[in-house]
Amino acid sequence: MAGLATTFGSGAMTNSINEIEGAEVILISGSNTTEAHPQVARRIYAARDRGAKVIVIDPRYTTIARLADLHLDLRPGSDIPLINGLMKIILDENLADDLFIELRTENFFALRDYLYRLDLEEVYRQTGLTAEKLRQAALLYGRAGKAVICYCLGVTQHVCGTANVEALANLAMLTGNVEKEEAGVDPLRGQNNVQGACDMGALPGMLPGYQPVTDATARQRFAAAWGVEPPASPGCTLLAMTHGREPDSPENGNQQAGTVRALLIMGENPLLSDPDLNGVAANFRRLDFLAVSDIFLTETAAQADVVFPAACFAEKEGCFTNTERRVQLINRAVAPPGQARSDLEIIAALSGKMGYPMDYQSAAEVMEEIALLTPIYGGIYHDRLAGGHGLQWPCWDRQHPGTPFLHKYYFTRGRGRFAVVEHQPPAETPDADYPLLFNTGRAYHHYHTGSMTRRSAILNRECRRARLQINPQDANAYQVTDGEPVRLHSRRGQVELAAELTDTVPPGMVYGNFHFAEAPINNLTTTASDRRARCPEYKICAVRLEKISTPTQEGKESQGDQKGNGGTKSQRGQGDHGNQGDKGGDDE
Ligand SMILES: Nc1nc2c(c(=O)[nH]1)N[C@H]1C(S)=C(S)[C@@H](COP(=O)(O)OP(=O)(O)OC[C@H]3O[C@@H](n4cnc5c(=O)[nH]c(N)nc54)[C@H](O)[C@@H]3O)O[C@H]1N2
Ligand SMILES: Nc1nc2c(c(=O)[nH]1)N[C@H]1C(S)=C(S)[C@@H](COP(=O)(O)OP(=O)(O)OC[C@H]3O[C@@H](n4cnc5c(=O)[nH]c(N)nc54)[C@H](O)[C@@H]3O)O[C@H]1N2
Ligand SMILES: [Mo]
Repeated sequence: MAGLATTFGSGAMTNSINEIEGAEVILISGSNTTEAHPQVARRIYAARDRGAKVIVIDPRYTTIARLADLHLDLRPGSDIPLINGLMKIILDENLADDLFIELRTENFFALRDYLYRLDLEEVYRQTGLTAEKLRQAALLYGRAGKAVICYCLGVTQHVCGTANVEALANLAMLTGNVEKEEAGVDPLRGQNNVQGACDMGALPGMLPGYQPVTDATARQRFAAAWGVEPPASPGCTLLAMTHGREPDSPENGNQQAGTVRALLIMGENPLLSDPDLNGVAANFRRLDFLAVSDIFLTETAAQADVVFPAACFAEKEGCFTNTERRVQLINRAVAPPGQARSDLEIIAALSGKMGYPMDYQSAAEVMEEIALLTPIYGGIYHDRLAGGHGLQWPCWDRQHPGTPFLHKYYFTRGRGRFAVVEHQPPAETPDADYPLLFNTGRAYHHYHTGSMTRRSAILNRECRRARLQINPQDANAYQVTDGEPVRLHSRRGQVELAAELTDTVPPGMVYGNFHFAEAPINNLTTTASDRRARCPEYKICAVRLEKISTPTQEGKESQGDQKGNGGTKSQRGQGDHGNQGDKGGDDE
């Protein structure tokens, strides 16, 4: 979001999902689209059937890379030189959209000067890509009448994540691929409502509708509606909360180490999903108070002083805002079990206990307040959403039909701003002690920490065990066979996984999923993070592989099975997974 906010002014998909189908060229970067966004992948396949060309930038040979006309298997963390290289070639070939640049953008000359000085030989070295491949990609994208860029975590989960996004935005502006339908820059948002959460101000420095907390006028508006003035400075980021400090720059952010004394966690399982889990566990032990609201007793909830059982999506009413900015209404289909309450009821009850009664009669009433205070949601009310199609923001008033694609006549920030972005190497790269690069992400059949999907017998049947993908060449060097358990070490911890030999990962890289509580790979990952967005570099850390030549394989497997079979709540609620036992740190 930070990268698109500085360049375009809005941190959201510029297009609607359907528009992807009409693009002539689709450039996909750092997105395992087929597994993580199958509904978007479906549009890409349809576009391909109509003759669209597909370029995939990913160090792994993913399913979508297999479909692509061109797969740029770059060296991990080298997206900036790659995109800069493409832009240089596009400029050299006179494929830039001069009129668009002149009328709609600013700061172009700074970028042009930088690109003139850029040495393409250096780009080939940094990315590991051939001149031929880069040229093909530049010509394909540069000549397209309508080109769409889709990107995801391979772009953002790096210390240079925000700059990576700015580079992609540059590329789109350079070629005039923003103002029109079926052309744009599309961050594929992950969760069903992560866009909505950001829209509602679940960001350290924002009030709802991306109104900065530092904006006195905006603060006044909220103070008038709420009867209390919101804080005038940003709150802390996720890492500051879960690790108790901003990892690599204590001066950045308000919270110094240890100042977070209490946490209320709603619908997250950071004891599996956050980087460097030993650090998270240590910080949670220091807390005075931890409360967790979840629909299941997760690893994190099991550590809480108080647990609020929450109602799930089918047991409540309210709205989700999906990746294409579409606000959709859900209706309660079944009653919540036991004492479970909706998140709204939990928040309102807590607030009341803390001396600020919230007496909303319904979710619809909350939506009316949102419309009043959030200009981009100004015309969105439950009655307008009842038809089922939803409305895409910005939707300024009751008459406004919503907005399928952004930045038609002007960018949200006025002119689009080119950013000069230079290569920043990853925080931790392989060396003699930790010679392999560890890349992490998702598998089709599971969702994140598995608290939901691993309770499904069918999904578990399809994907039961934590695997470590390793190139056969490396496996051979380590004398590891398919299915054999191995131990991975990083500077922060260790984990055991079963090797899976595959050439979808290049030599020198291993790849794992964070879905498995019995093999918590975030024991290994690093809190090194993007300075602006504070998103951790989940996609790169250095690890060492150790062959385990003991007969523990069977024991491990049956342990996996036990958890794997869907488990009862109490079974899953033990909270005694690997990172707890590992609290003394790596045995190095
Ligand atoms: N089945 C399933 N679907 C999901 C989820 C899930 O847990 N399960 N989670 C949802 C959520 S919240 C999110 S955020 C999305 C995430 O969706 P994705 O980002 O598509 O998911 P990842 O598995 O993290 O895949 C990231 C890809 O980036 C590549 N990559 C790694 N390093 C680099 C690099 O340096 N440069 C480039 N260009 N690429 C790189 C990786 O090899 C990988 O293929 O998925 C959503 N959809
Ligand atoms: N190594 C590595 N780590 C990663 C990533 C990676 O690529 N690699 N990706 C990161 C990303 S992009 C993401 S989004 C995070 C995800 O990390 P988390 O959000 O911590 O993971 P989830 O398992 O989705 O946890 C969501 C929780 O919400 C609960 N829940 C579901 N519905 C409701 C509800 O209506 N109300 C309440 N209160 N709770 C509910 C679920 O039971 C579940 O326990 O992981 C991050 N961690
Ligand atoms: Mo995500």
